[in-house]
Amino acid sequence: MESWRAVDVPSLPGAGQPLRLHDTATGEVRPVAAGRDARMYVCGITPYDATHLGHAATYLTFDLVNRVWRDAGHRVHYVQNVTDVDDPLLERAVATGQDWREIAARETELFRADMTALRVLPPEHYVGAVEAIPLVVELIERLKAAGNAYEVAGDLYFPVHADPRFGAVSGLDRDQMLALFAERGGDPDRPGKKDPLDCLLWQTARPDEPAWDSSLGHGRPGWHIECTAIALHHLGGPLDVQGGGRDLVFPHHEMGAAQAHVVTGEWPYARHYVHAGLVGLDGEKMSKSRGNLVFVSRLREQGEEPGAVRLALLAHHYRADWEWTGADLDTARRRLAAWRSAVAAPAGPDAGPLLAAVRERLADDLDAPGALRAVDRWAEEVRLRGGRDDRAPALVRATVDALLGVPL
Ligand code: 5CA
Ligand code: ZN
Repeated sequence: MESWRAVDVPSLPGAGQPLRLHDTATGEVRPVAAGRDARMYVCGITPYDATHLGHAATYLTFDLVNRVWRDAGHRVHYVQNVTDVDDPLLERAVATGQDWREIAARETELFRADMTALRVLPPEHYVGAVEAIPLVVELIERLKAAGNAYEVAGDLYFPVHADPRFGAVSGLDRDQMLALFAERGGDPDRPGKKDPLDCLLWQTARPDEPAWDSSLGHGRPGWHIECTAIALHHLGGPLDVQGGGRDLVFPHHEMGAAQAHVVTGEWPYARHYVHAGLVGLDGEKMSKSRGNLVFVSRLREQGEEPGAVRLALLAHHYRADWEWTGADLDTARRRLAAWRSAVAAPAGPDAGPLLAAVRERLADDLDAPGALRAVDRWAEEVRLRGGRDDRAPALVRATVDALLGVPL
């Protein structure tokens, strides 16, 4: 499907440092993307409601990866999906009496508008689950042919123990896996499964639900295989980064890794599993099902500047879980004003060290809060002492635009 419009990214003098990122599977922070081409797959939205600040924080995390990679000279290959057919979307359609396709199209369009406003660089391929059905069917056929799919009352399941490394991404024990599987869309109690953790690959048509004809029969794909098929087709393995929010570690990314390992024989499926912390409000994870949401689009309607929203989110380290409060935006507005007033000065202190500091902070597991503080110090220096370098304001503008995505 259509991606969204790219914004210009100013080029900066010299080149950025190699990025080091935390990998959930190993627990280490280590260099990512050794080659010139860098491949990243990030799990996209399920479009049944508008983009909230938790989603935005996750996509900004991977936008920083994209920007830091580009600055370091990589060719970035970035793919994102849209889960435009799945249980939560169909349930919302029934609950509201709307057509699921209309909800999906409307919310996906709103997401594009939010991402554009936030200056998130678009993926090279933005792929819907529905349009990817042929890819999914092909991958399931490969699993089936190798004896790695079995039937339960017309539905097809992936046997997790086909992968001897199952569990290596999340490192969870079986009880933890069972609890999360039940909580996050799995069906551990379904009779007839070989292992309660086995996940659905293909669901045969149910009355009043959408279904597609395929060599597997009339039905629709399961969730995990959707991302595996899209990533393998558009990027091939191994991925440099498989990304998403922390709620996707298990089962989603564990299942994806297992399916890909079994089908390709290659390990690891992703060299880094990168997970953003969860943003909450009032002590609970911000989620569509809980309804405690602050929408990016609502803030935009209220006249909030997207650059301030961006700075409010980047002020928290991506790996932290944190709670949104109105104070985040107040701080961000003040910061934006202080930076703008500093770059409006005719000259400032040499900005070369600032560019180096921002690059250094971001390369160190995306320490955006540290990068923001470095810009704060430069702006404070201008305010207190001024400076003589008349090229400095333009370089700071370019640095903040290219690396942090905020126009000053
Ligand atoms: N379509 C699937 C992924 S294939 C999905 O999880 N969709 S979603 O709409 O529920 O979430 C979209 C992205 O936002 C995912 O990467 C998810 O991990 C992330 N996310 C969801 N809630 C939060 C939150 N409260 N804080 C941070 N990230 C979140
Ligand atoms: Zn996914």
